[in-house]
Amino acid sequence: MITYRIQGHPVPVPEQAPPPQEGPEYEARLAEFEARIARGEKIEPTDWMPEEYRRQLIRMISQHAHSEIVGMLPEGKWIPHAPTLRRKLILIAKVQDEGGHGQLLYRAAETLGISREEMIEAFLAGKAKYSVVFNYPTPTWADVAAIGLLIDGAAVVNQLMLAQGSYGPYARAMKRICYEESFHIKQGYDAFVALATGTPAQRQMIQEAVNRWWYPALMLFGPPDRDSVHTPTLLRWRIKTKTNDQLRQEFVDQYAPMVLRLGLTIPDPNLRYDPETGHWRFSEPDWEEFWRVIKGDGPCNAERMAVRRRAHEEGRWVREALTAKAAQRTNGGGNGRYAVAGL
Ligand code: FAQ
Repeated sequence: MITYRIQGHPVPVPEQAPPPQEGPEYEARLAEFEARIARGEKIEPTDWMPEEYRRQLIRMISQHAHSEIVGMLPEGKWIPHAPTLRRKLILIAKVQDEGGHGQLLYRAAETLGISREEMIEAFLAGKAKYSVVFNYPTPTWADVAAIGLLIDGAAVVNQLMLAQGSYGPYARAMKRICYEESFHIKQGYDAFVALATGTPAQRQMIQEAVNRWWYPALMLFGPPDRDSVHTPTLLRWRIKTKTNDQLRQEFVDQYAPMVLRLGLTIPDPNLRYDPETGHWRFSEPDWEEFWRVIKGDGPCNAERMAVRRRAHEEGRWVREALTAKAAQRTNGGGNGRYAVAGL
């Protein structure tokens, strides 16, 4: 039986037979479900939904949550080395936001009947994916600026689309996350401009970072539509409202001119504005590299997974203490003051 969780708490669901996934009753429910989506209604956790809709959402939202958590690492490494106190404070806030986004997303996925523990277990066992982009290194401070502009920029292009999606808890989480991500782009742009308009050495640093991050930013949108196995299903149920290639094009149209205006170059000899279509033409990333890195053979995959596994082990005692305290509370023990504080 499926146990729903809302805000982390299990919600009792009446005993019921597993929902039929074929036959006339299923077809009628499916038609009503799709009509609701066509009317722009949001699907909520206790509403009927096809199991494939649930499965796709769990896959995508949990991958997204893992990406936010792993996404803290490439920039987090620079917190002790930020060039000024102001930059350090901003970066701490930004990295902390990414952690918060991960929590919000795990919560959204929990409303579909999977527990956070199950999701994290799958991730630590290497069974669940996270965004390929976070397997690339950040050797200089300029990489933090390039991530702030290009990776956060790409994430926002993707997430503004997801905020229009049909599943209520995910769409609402996306709206909130997009507000914070917009701040992230501003901080990225500010750091980026400071380097691009700085000394020759600083300009060279940011140029080299752009050279490193341009193609990973394009990869964030996923494989080309011709190889995207999930896009047709996701579009059908408005989990996604645009394809990977459409979003990649939107990103290039928006961000290529921004980088070029600062007098920097983009490592793509085919990049040019096409006045006939009003769009920028560009080269696709190396898709062989994309799949190789997803499969684990990227510059930082092993390091990222090792850090997450260690953090999980080091946090075990906290989880155990919280679970023990919660059990004590349920059994009538503990005192109200601490119970309210959740300790
Ligand atoms: N990386 O059929 P499609 C962020 C996998 S958040 C790794 O096209 P779909 C914030 C895909 O899972 C960044 N794997 O899949 C931040 C599937 O494998 P599966 C993360 C990828 O779902 C900023 C297979 O390839 N954002 O950056 C990737 O239609 C700065 C076939 O692909 C999200 O997760 C990839 N890039 O489209 C944090 C948004 N692309 O599952 C810190 C939610 C594809 O069958 C600092 N997700 N794969 O084993 C989505 O929008 C979509 O899932 C896509 C992929 C667009 C990622």
